Amino acid sequence: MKNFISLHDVENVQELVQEGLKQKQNPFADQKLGKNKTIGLLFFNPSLRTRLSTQKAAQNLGMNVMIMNVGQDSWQLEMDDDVIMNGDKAEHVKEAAAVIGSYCDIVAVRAFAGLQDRDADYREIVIEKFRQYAGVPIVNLESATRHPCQSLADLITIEEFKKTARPKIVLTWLPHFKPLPQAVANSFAEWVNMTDYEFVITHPEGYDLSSQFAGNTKVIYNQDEALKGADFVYGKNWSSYTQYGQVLTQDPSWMITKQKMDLTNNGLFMHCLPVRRNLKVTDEVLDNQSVVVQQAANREWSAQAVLKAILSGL
Ligand code: AN0
Ligand code: CP
Repeated sequence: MKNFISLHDVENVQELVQEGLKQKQNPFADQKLGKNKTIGLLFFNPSLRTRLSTQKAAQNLGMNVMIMNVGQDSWQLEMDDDVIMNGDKAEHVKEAAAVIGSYCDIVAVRAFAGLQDRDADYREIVIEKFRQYAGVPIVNLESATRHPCQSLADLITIEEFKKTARPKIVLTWLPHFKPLPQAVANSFAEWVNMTDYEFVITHPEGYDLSSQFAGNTKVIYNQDEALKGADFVYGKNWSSYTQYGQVLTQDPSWMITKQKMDLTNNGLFMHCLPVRRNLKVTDEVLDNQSVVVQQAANREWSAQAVLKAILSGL
């Protein structure tokens, strides 16, 4: 694999899921693969899971790891071309990406959506600039529109916990007071649409995801109706795509409760984390009917499968 920026970089999703499960069984089997190879992890935004799981995965493969919080530990980077750099950004991404690439065999980048300018976010400016100028493979650690490392871990988790060959999966919008990116929901929809699982999306009016990601997925605007018979309830808040970056409602009736879970087929609650308890989902559901910790643990194996595939092609 050359890059891991989106699902489109993956030749065979099922094989990558199986590779993740294989790495989980035997984490140090490929320690020689990454020997004397270096990965740079660049964070434009905070992270707990992505940062630690990717570092751990790289180390399991024998790699050296360098981590930088861009703009905090380093100079702030200018992304636009043809600008007079007389503001607060001291360095252009052209030089920065090329220099970082010269120290690394793989560069991994987290850069969230700004949620101000839909066109700019959906053009994926930051990750595309790194692809253009770093000169080495790029891994997406959540970009403006996608979070593929998360989605791979999600599919690994579903593979582990599913009780039937074709489980019903419901992606449900959850309430929140702050605008959040669509990336996790976009990617989840994109990846689940690669499987033959039954898949339904539910959200209030005005929260339709970009058709680029939702495709022809059935959307049901009544959450209770959508949840009926679900094997997995994948919760996430996202801000509006159509009224870009806006919070259109905070309707608390969309929070996942025990009563909501009772509508499912003894379903399991999933969330990428971090999650705000009793705002998006109740304590009761998180503590008794969820696999969120197992899901987060699988981020290590998701990252390891991805890094192995890239290292194998170097
Ligand atoms: C981020 C998001 O919604 O994209 C990261 C999730 C992995 N979440 C928050 O900012 C709370
Ligand atoms: N799920 C996830 O990406 O978590 P972090 O933002 O903590 O990395």
